[in-house]
Amino acid sequence: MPKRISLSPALEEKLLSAKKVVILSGAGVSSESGISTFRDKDGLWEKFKPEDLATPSAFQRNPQLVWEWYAYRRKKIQSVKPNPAHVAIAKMEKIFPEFLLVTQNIDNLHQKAGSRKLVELHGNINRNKCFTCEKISSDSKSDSKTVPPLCPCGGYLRPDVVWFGELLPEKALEPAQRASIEAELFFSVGTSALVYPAASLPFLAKEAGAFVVEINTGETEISPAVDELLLGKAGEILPVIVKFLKQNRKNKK
Ligand code: BV8
Ligand code: ZN
Repeated sequence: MPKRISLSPALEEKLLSAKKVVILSGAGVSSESGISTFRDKDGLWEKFKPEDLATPSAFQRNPQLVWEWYAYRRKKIQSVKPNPAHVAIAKMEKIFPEFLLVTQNIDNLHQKAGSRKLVELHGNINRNKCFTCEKISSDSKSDSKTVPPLCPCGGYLRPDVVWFGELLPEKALEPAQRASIEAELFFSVGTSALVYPAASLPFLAKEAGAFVVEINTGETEISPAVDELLLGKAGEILPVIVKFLKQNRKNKK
């Protein structure tokens, strides 16, 4: 029997009054869908070192290995569904007048659950990009004769995700930073808050006056700085928050 989840009076007050809300999500939100996280005990990185795979130099050194690793992850992701955490986040988008989901995840599960007001800080595994001319393509190229598949320009295709040492897309980072500064209520959900610049967003929100809530199964780098730490599974805690909102918030749409 999952333990009873109680929300503090301060958080309940914020949930009822906040107009501008931001949620930063990480791999922990997808873990209940069966997707390994990066740094948990059975995390993806256990088997590989990030430097070995999720960097431009790794791709230049061994494009086949990196492409195969993403093909393996793509296949895994295609076989799983959004979990109650993704569904709850999609519902919260409809409850608050101004809402932005800032995800570090590349698994497309938020979109599958119905989230629309979101930015993808680290790209999306379902999209490909040419390593040479940067042209984006969405077809899986699963029938390609070469591994990785080739762009019409002759360059190798790579997943359209942000690797370590690569800049985040300005069209995602800039709105994420602006919304974090304007937020009255900021949730950090299922992220170890180790990867920058994504991990700077909770601090940006806090310094600008937001009430910052962390939802995680364990403590993280930002736990000492948040206003409320809800320890537990995102798939159990977020539905409790949505239930509270639906029962108590006047202007719910
Ligand atoms: C950049 C896409 C400018 C690819 C990812 C030193 C040298 C070089 C670089 C750096 C350096 N120091 C800092 C940097 C910058 C570097 C960085 O931050 N490194 C870290 C590791 C120190 N950042 C970058 O390189 C970024 N670019 O800064 O450009 C620049 C340029 C050159 C040099 C310097 C700077 C680009 C970062 C983007 C990398 N790409 N992913 C792919 O997916 O293959 S990052 C990867 O980590 C994923 O996107 C993932 O989302 C992200 C963060 O991880 P989390 O999501 O937090 O997942 P994690 O497993 O860590 O945590 C899961 C959490 O969930 C845990 O806390 C767990 O307790 C919790 N949990 C588990 N289950 C549940 C749960 N919580 C709730 N409910 C549950 N059920
Ligand atoms: Zn090309």
